[in-house]
Amino acid sequence: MKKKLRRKTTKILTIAGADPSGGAGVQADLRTFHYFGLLASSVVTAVTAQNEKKFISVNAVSAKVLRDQLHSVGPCDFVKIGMLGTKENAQEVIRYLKKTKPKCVVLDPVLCSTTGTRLLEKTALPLLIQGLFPLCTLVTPNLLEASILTDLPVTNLDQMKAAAITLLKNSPGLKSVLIKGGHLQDSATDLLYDGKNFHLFSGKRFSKSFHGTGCVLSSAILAELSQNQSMKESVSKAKKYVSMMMR
Ligand code: PXL
Repeated sequence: MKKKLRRKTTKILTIAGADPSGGAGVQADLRTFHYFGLLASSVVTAVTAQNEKKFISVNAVSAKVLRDQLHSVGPCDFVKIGMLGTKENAQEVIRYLKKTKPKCVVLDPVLCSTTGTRLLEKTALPLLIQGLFPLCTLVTPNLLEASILTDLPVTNLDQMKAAAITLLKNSPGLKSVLIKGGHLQDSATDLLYDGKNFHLFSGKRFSKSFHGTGCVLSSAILAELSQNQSMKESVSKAKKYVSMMMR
């Protein structure tokens, strides 16, 4: 039987780059929300041209184009943020969040593609940390992103804990962080920190790395949060979903 999609009760939005191959970005986010029975709005920050083998180009939209899209969507309860592209776009999203005050914001701090192409201007980092993170419920960096964002080495569990503490300290208002350990040497443990407690999620290491895994994970977490699950439960269920998708 076809699943009925829920729309009216809660408004969900993804703000992210477009990936024509469908593996990452807006396309992956919408597919994930659909799996969870949720309809969502989508606002595009940049247009990439890529496939599983090659990253061809990336072009951020102008701040005006982003602003018009955000204006057309209006306030939403649950917002997922992925690739932003430019400092101006990050600023535009900050304005939108301050004006519309969503209940919950999950941000995947996309800095580079799996192939190494830069997806956020370097000059946008201070604004991201000081302006955008403080408006978020959860930020989900991988090890490399956590290291760039904190200026600390992040290669083992103790360093992940130190980076998580630093991330919350540098962005007052940010509620929690999930550092994804997918590239740790001998495990794929993720670490959740809410300013009080650490929680570990162990996972299997996958031999092949798929682009867009971070987009799917953060969207699945937001989907679970929108259904009144706790943060811990949402991360746990979202991780199970990602594992199932990668098998
Ligand atoms: O997985 C990071 C990512 C996020 N968003 C877009 C991307 C990528 C990686 O390529 O293209 C649009």
